[in-house]
Amino acid sequence: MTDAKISAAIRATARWAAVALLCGMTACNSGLGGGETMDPFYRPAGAGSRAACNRVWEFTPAPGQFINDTSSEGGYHGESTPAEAAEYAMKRLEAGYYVSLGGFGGYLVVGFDHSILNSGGDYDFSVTGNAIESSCEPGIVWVMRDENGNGRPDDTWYELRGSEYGTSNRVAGYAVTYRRPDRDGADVEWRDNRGGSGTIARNTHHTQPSYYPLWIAEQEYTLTGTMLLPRDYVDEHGMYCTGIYGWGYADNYGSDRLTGGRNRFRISDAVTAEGGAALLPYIDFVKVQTAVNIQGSAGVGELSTEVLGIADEHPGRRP
Ligand SMILES: [Ca+2]
Ligand SMILES: [Ca+2]
Ligand SMILES: [Ca+2]
Repeated sequence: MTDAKISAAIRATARWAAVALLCGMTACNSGLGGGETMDPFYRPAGAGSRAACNRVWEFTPAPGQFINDTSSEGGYHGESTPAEAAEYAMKRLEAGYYVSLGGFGGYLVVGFDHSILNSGGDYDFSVTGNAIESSCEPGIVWVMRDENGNGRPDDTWYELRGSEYGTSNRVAGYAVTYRRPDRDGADVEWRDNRGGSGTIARNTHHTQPSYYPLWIAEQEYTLTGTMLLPRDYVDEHGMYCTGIYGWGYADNYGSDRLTGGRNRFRISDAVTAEGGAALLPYIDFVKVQTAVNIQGSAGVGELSTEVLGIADEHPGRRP
């Protein structure tokens, strides 16, 4: 099948799954045995529901120039545990500041006060970034349904496929281990699971003592995700630029982007690890994760996805 046909098939199946679930949810009065077909964990939006995420569950960035940065408004205030780091990230989102995910693999997990329905092919939610045409720092977006209904993001993550899915530009299962520097003012060393190594280098614009997240107690930590191959270049004026990826990524000047830096995403693009359609009738959690491992040219710093907000695009949508 062509890519277009596969897309159409996935969307048709997702729409069917959503309809089946929603029929099930409304079938409790139709003699089908009520609760047997109803999904008890689906949380419909109510009149007071808000579009934006209402909680950061986890903020685990890779090292980077914006990490531990106390200089900016809404800056780092000595948060020393993962829970405090999550609150810090939420405060920044609420105040309209970006949350930088640092280098490859850094991520943010958010939840909402309602489940976001799979429309079966329309854009369902958005991630706001700060990409411009010459500065794209793509983040892979993952979604999760609260399958066990405990209200926590401890279920299965499904990647949303984007324009690079199924091409040699995408490397699944890429992992980078970052090591805490043994002194202040040092670059952060990394090694990956493909024999590569390098540093998250310091630059003169960001002078905090360490770029290694201070709330991470371990001396090293490993971040695993999907990597996109670099698309950086130097333009005709000698300016370092990071190029555009087609669609399906956060903080990217893609075709899914609206004015204001809002990239839009479809739950029907969720795929299993084996590459099949995930067929999620709705989702409860979203994760955004830096997808590139690129040290920019002098003074640019590492490429790092920024997130300014994550929101349901149709908060009033009902089954
Ligand atoms: Ca759960
Ligand atoms: Ca960045
Ligand atoms: Ca950015």
